[in-house]
Amino acid sequence: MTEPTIEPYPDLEVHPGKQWAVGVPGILHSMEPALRRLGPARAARLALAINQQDGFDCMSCAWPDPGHRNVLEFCENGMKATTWEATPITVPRSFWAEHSLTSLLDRTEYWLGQQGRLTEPVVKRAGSDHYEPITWDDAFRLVAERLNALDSPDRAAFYTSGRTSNEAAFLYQLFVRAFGTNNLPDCSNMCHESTGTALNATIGVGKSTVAYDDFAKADLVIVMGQNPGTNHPRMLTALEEAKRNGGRIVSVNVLPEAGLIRYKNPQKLRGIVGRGTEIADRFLQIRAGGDMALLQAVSRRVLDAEDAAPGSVLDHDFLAEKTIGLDAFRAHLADLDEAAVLAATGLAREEIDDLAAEYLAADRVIITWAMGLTQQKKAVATIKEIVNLLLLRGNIGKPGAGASPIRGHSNVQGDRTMGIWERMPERFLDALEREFRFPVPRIPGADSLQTVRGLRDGEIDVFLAMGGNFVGAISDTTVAEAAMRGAKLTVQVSTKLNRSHVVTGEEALILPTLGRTEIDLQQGHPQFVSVEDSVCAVHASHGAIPPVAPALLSEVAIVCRLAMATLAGRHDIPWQAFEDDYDVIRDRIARVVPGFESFNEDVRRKDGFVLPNGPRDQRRFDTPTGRAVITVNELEHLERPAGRLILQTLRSHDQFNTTIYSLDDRYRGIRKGRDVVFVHPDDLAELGLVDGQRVDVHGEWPGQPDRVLPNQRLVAYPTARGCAAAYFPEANVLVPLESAAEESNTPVSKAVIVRLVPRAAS
Ligand SMILES: Nc1nc2c(c(=O)[nH]1)N[C@H]1C(S)=C(S)[C@@H](COP(=O)(O)OP(=O)(O)OC[C@H]3O[C@@H](n4cnc5c(=O)[nH]c(N)nc54)[C@H](O)[C@@H]3O)O[C@H]1N2
Ligand SMILES: Nc1nc2c(c(=O)[nH]1)N[C@H]1C(S)=C(S)[C@@H](COP(=O)(O)OP(=O)(O)OC[C@H]3O[C@@H](n4cnc5c(=O)[nH]c(N)nc54)[C@H](O)[C@@H]3O)O[C@H]1N2
Ligand code: SF4
Ligand SMILES: [Mo]
Repeated sequence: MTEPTIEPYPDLEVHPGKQWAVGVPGILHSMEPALRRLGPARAARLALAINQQDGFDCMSCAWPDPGHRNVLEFCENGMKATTWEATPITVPRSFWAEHSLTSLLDRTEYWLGQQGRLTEPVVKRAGSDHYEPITWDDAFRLVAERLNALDSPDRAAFYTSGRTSNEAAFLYQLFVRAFGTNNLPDCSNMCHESTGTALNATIGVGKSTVAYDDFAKADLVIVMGQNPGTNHPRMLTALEEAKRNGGRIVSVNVLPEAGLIRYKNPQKLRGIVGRGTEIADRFLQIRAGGDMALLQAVSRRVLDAEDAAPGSVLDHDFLAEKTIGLDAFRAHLADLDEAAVLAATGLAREEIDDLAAEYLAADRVIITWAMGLTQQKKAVATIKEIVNLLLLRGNIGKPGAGASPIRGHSNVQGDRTMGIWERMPERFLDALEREFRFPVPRIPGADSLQTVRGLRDGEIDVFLAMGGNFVGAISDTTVAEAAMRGAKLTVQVSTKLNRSHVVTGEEALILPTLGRTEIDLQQGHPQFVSVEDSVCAVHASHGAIPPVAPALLSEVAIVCRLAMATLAGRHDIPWQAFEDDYDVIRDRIARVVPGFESFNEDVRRKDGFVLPNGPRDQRRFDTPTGRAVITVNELEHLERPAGRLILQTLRSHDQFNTTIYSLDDRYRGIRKGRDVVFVHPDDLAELGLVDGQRVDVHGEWPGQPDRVLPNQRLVAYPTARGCAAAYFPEANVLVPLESAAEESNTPVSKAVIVRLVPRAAS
């Protein structure tokens, strides 16, 4: 393997990490670039519309909106996402002639994003090294010709990123299935797929069982493998509310993340002038991948407590009426190897005892989680253990309690509800077939990793993406990029430039689209779209500012025109009527998707509506037995070979996935650079390395040559022993394509075995 070279960031600074999140510096930090780039009037208009009932939904994360909204209902990172999208800077037509694709390969994601909004469709012809403008009609004709020339519809894959609205997502999957394939990979495959797999199998629905108000009612919230201070900032407000009502918060994390330690709520005077709230009452610094062992150990202690005082600990009525599997679970945990638990978690026995005591003392418990759990080899089993622990004391389907995966992209959950999934259940496919009267394909399609393999092995020729940055986000960058170059045609529907526009098939198109902030006019009438948040609430999103360029089409319009060009009347689907009036789309969704029966009416209510949820509403479990399933999972944890570390890839404070807003990571003390690896000081000493030293990070996978992330600066940091951390997407070169979670096939982005090799002093 030839070793890639990377220029170091010249001005990188490393400072001590910050112990608190948000407060006045946070808000100033968020407003200042907005004011500078947008001008005060445009910035004010956006700030007053974000997350308001008649405004647009923040396009950043999927954290829900409270029923009562503050005048400024957003966070620092919501404002960054908004100003990033609403920037008046655009990519000029001259850009395409000035920059060859080869020259753009050397640019960082940060630089690409800084070029501004895409304003007109462009094409890269076969053999050319440049994009050039193309008309919309010619662009759609080109895609249609290439799709219709394929031997089989399965030779095309249609990716979705989770920002796509319900309306666009529904039409997109309808188009793809009418074209004839279930190849609908999405960002969820790399994100909460493990959650969906575990929850569907155990409680019959792949979604959260809590509502927004439940946080304020909880006695205990356990936050596992999640960094809300950066990735779901307003969740801290909900946690603060829980605390005010006497609830306790426990954080289980490999890193001491800032927001969980102290939080200054910018909406409250107390938060502005005071010291803020200590959010986490207890912090368990766990080893990477140790959560499954921790959960089993806590469940074991709960069962022991029941044995010591029979009848007083477990929720016997609930367990008897609503669950199966308790006896096998009990028998399995009787043999739990405590030494293995301590080795896997890196925790002291007393810390686990104390967490069990917290759990037993609480009547209402919520467990939340995100990527620290889902992007692990044993992710599905770990999340099943969350369900086990909750079920023991009836902590599902009662107020203030439940299982609460916290989603990533603002509409990633809604996209799945609308049918974006390579393995949609038969129920959904049947309903689609009844409504639109065409034979819906039934063979499951390719997920994200299978799509890379399909491209690599010459089984997929056309790749179309509704948003996102597939080659930037997927594991094993070098392999994924080589695979993408093998495509005949790649098409990106996007707002801004990213790596996936530069690594293309033989022919390539960029189709620029409207963002959420922008007013979407069809036939002279403003349209709105809808989204579903982490707690299954659906509401409308109305654009607030004029589009940045006149030629932009909405995602809905792009799908409709693509479908009309490709299907050419093949099925009797009213694409033009859909494009002209989004109510027509919603009327059809109402007839296909359960819970949306009076969609057009419900979505116009002030706060939208909450989808029905069997476990949450009625303790109804839609599993084959009609009961929640307590599962037995064999404990396994990642052994760290001598001289190696377990590396997680994570987000800085100033990025949204592959979008880099700035080169800073304020809470972790990093400024003006991203080429860092965080390592515990004792591990540095043990490995004979020092803070500030430059190393090449070698990723290891049995039987394969090392993958290398060159020239990183070591940063001594209080991570768990034996664990290291580096930023995604750069560190994606280290994650092997073969390293995927069992059952869910999610890349194991949080556990890469690495070796740190000092750079030869030059
Ligand atoms: N500002 C901003 N907001 C975002 C995003 C963004 O990039 N920027 N991305 C959005 C998306 S798509 C998503 S999915 C979410 C992601 O939200 P998070 O899941 O919070 O994101 P990560 O940065 O991947 O952080 C993972 C956390 O898990 C911890 N962790 C790692 N391994 C383990 C482990 O084995 N056990 C435990 N207990 N903890 C572990 C890490 O230390 C880190 O705190 O955020 C969404 N919101
Ligand atoms: N190593 C590692 N890899 C990871 C992760 C990790 O933690 N570690 N996290 C994974 C996770 S959780 C996720 S969700 C994926 C994310 O994977 P993706 O969703 O594919 O990536 P994003 O960076 O969110 O996509 C950003 C691009 O979306 C486009 N975009 C923005 N807004 C819009 C819009 O409104 N419409 C359209 N059409 N396009 C728009 C812009 O062009 C922007 O460049 O990455 C995964 N990859
Ligand atoms: S918490 Fe998430 S959705 Fe809410 S304003 Fe912040 S970034 Fe946007
Ligand atoms: Mo995500």
